[in-house]
Amino acid sequence: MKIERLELRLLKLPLVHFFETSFGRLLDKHFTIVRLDGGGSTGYGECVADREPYYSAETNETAWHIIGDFIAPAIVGAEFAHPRDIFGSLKSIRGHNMAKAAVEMAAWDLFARLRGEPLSQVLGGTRERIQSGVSIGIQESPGALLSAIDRELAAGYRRIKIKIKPGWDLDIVAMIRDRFGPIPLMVDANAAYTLDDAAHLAKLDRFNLMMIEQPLHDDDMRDHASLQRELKTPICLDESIKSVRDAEHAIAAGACRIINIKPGRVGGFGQSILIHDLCSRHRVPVWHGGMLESGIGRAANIHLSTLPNFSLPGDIAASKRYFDSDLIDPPIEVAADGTIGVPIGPGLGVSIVHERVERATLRQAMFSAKPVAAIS
Ligand code: OSB
Ligand code: MG
Repeated sequence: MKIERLELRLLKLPLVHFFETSFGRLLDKHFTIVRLDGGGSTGYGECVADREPYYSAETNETAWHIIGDFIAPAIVGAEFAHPRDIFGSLKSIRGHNMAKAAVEMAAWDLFARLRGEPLSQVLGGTRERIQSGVSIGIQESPGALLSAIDRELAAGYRRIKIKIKPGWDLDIVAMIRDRFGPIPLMVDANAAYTLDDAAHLAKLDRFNLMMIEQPLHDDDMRDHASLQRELKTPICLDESIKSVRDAEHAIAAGACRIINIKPGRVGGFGQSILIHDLCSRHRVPVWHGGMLESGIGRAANIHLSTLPNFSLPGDIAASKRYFDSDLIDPPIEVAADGTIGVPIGPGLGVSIVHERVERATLRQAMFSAKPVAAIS
């Protein structure tokens, strides 16, 4: 597979509802998409970096810089036997996993399209449908959260995740258990606590949560291990797992019992598959995280979730929870049983609506074997 051309677009799409976590409130989704052309076909990738460096150190601007100034020169004009070779070919670029993953994803889509196979098949997936869960942000009031949960349960979602932070945790979980009983429920702290909160967090044990996601800072591996020893509730790591090695260390240290995989965070599908397989060998279940992706990234997440150890429902929900008009048509939909059908066409298997991409574009740049100036 020869990469002949790379196109970058920075997009802005309004969210239908604000999304609030322990680090702030998001009203619009700003993100970058990558298009690769080669061999008469096209592949698309979506970068999960945000406008601000809150969830991760990367932002849209760092991704634009790293892709434009370092990744494009390294891969445009190059030939790859397989998309899994891309991550390794970029090893001289330290970090910037989200930038690398966006380009690698486009290469997987291109590779699968050139073979005429769905991405799930090329990735080694085995399922035709995946289990869908929802992530519900911090709301204006406890009542608003209860209504949101009510709505998502009625829509059929297989598990509810709520965001927590100090001051929006124990009482909120107690209220949910009180109202809804033993629903599949978990919480995500996005690193809002420290080990000093261990006794407080241990009070969550009585609520029988499926897991608590990322309670402590992303570089507090040892503290997560200490916390896990004090908690009955399984810890799931998100922000802390940025590489296969992080996953090895986390498992060896007992820092978690479950891992959330987001390809953007770990450098792409190749690395995600290695983490998936490692966890499988250690009997650590994984599930697919979400980053409020448009239909492009969402479709890719669905394909990856068809691998066998994605045994828990992921943060991959219907497009309409996020966007009034997604970049793909038809949008991603969730069936009444809380599952999503895996697209069966070649590559991502979804149709991108180019006028919508055009309308959402804030900036565009192109890189071919001979450099072309940026267009704004
Ligand atoms: O921590 O999983 C997270 C969204 C943005 C950044 C981080 C996270 C999230 C979510 C949303 O929880 C998941 C989704 O619905 O896409
Ligand atoms: Mg998380």
